[in-house]
Amino acid sequence: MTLLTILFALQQAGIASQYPGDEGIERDPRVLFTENFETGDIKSIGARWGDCGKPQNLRLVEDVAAGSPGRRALKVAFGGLYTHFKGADRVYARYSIKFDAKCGYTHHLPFLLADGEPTTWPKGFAGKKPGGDNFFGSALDAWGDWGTLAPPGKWMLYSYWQEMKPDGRGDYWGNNFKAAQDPIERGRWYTVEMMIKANSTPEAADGEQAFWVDGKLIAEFKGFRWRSTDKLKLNSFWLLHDGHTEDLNKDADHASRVYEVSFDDVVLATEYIGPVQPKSKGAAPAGIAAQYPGDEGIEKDPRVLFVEDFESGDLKEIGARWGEISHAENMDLSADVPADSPGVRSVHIAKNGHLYTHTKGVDTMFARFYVKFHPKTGYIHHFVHLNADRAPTPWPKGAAGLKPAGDQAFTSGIEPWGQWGKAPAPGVWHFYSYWHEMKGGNDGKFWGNFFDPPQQEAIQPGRWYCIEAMLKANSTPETSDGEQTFWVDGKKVGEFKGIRWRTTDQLKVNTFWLLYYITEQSARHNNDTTPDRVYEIWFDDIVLATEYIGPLQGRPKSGKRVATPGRSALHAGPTAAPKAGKLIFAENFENGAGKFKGGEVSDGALSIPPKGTETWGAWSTTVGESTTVKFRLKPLVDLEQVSLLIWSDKLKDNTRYYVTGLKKGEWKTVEFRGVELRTGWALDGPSLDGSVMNNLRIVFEGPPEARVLLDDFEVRE
Ligand SMILES: [Ca+2]
Ligand SMILES: [Ca+2]
Ligand SMILES: [Ca+2]
Repeated sequence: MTLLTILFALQQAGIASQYPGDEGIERDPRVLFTENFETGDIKSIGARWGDCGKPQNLRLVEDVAAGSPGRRALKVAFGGLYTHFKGADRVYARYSIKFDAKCGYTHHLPFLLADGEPTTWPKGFAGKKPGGDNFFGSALDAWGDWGTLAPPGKWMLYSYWQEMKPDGRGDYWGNNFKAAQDPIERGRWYTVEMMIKANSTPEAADGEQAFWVDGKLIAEFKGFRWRSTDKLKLNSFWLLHDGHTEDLNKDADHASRVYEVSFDDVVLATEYIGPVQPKSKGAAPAGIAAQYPGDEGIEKDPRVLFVEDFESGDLKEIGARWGEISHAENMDLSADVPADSPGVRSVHIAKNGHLYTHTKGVDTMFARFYVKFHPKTGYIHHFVHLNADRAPTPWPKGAAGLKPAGDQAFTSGIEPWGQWGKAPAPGVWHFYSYWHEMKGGNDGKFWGNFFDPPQQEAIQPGRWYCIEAMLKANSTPETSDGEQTFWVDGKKVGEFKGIRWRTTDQLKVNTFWLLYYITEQSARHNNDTTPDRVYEIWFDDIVLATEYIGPLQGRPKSGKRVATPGRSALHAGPTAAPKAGKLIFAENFENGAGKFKGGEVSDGALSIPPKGTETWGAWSTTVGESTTVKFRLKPLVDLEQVSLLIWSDKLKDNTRYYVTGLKKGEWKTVEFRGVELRTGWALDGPSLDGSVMNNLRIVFEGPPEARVLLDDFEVRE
């Protein structure tokens, strides 16, 4: 018995145990195929498998299993990927899988197949018995057992082969191989593995199949005569999620289900693989910086989003590559750098100033920066922020005192605060956060909510610190599993979990705000009457990434740092804000008012009175990422704002957009995204996102004779 157990344990170690983080596993001679979804887009991933069928049903998501070495997985709404590999008599297929938290009963899941004539898409054997020389295989399905199990049910193998049994009507539907096990939980990652072993000779009924869940063998089934010729080999894998079985499982809640399944870390091999093994067992996360001594080359790491070391360019160039610089007159480049820094310059800010940039949108962002406060610093009002902004602009949008909508924004500042004067200046670190479930103040307004760790040392002015902040969005709109964490000099100090930051996964963390903001309030709130405060600060060695970065480690191999500075995603690169779609309506008023009612045409523009102009049914589109409205306005009088109203049948309300910053007699080009339109006077209601947009009204306040000119109006879908 003991001997058997030991043998079993050895066998169960698997190929993956030799390749922590699956690194290099694809080069193992026993491995037939691997896919981790870390590179390429859906189209190119489809091409390397063979074909992706309906790409609109597949998407890459930044949600992976805890032990997964990457950051992307494939989410399938319906369909999958099919591939062929070198034929073998025994094949193991391992992958990770996660059902949406609201998933119902699914239909078929991945198939491991022997296909006599491999084709781009699987041939249909549904309802038919295959011959022994052309086809056999099994799916590892989730099955609700006629609705007796909560969705999606339990794992079972569903098999087709030459000796399968017919149903009562004489049709051949896959035969079920069930086993005792815990029911499948939704909203969490599993690693599953299935194995099929062909019979050794055409006559021998010694074929097998088995499956494992999270490295535990659940069931083995033996005695199969899968094939009648040993020319027929296991050679195909179909990563599949092809619909739902609410009819078979009598699911009354079908209408509210989300039939989405994610997959990752696929490995096919001729021996047992086992789950992905952690790269550094038990050790604290070393961080990305550990792999790049002196941060040299760190900007090339695919997990890194943005890098700034202030080593190149003047302040103007630095501002340009970030996107925005404010109060550059308060800044200079200083020779004061952190002890471990490979460079010779930091940025020094006196009084107030900021740098503001965007990265591509991610679900988790880590921001590491070095900071030093002046030895005589006072208290700070606001500090460095990580933001998720659905409609990013090159400059920070003012939102103080307002609660953002759950699909609009969430933000968190990693800030020093004085605990109302209890902590010496500049105070202790904490998070200051805005999100849709934040608590309101006594004044009826919404001021950032505090996240304070239980106890910590006060920040010492006059010395460099390495600060890292992490903002992690909730995994599904319903789940309160968002987090935020910060580290001081590589030591975790504050960790906060259970936050529902957002109501849609379209809202991503995409903004970094290096902010140094001092007001008289900061001193007043902390009863600070110290006379000779010096409000100055230094920042350096900033890295933004999707994984933990950690402090600078070691010296650059080349002796000096060679970094390519980052560039704002709003301005450059493939990760810029979504591009406006196809033109679906345009009016330049050269031949009259067209579809606009209200106002009169004058000199090729529409002259609008305060009561406004409107257009109905001139176009119709469902608002999505790329929907954009663009036009030019010129007020002929002084006015504060022009209001745009777009009625939504779906929301049964007007959505709004306000144009401000207009100057009398000057044209202003206005461009905004459909998702920015919101109900509510304060624009705090639902977005027009997903609603039909087929109308527009433009109004403003003023005496009856006041006029605003409108021209070059266009809508893109
Ligand atoms: Ca992956
Ligand atoms: Ca530097
Ligand atoms: Ca015109």
